[in-house]
Amino acid sequence: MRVLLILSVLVLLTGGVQGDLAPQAEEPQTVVISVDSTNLRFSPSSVTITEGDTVRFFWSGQALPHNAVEANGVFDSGDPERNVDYSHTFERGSAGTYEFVCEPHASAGMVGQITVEPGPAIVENEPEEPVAENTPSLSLGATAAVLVMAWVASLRRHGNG
Ligand SMILES: [Cu+2]
Repeated sequence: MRVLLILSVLVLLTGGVQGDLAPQAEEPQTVVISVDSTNLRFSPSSVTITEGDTVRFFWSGQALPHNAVEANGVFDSGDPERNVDYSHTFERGSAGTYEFVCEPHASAGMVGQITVEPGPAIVENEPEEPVAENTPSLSLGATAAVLVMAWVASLRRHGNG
């Protein structure tokens, strides 16, 4: 029983420590914007992404032809089509807000907005910190946890007679 407790404490400890140390590798994401069942709305019509991410306008077999055109021409899926598969990647430095419309249905409210948030800062010429450097603090924490658990266990044993 005690061993189980110690083990679970260790798992929690190491898991928590690793979670803090591991840099959150931000993999570029692709967000799909389609057309909803009313045929006159993007779905979702508003998305928030990060620099480096891609927005993919994707629909097929639509009752009406649609396109997606950014107000300042940042992207343009071309002529309205019932089948569209058009992607635009928001590169680093593209943070901002982008309004887009479906040209034939803009007046019907078929509009959307993409918010691009700045990506994590790029640190250049900074040598990567070796993971091994963090090991002592990890084992120190684990050792402390084991000692505390053993101490608590011994206290309980004495208390119970
Ligand atoms: Cu449309």
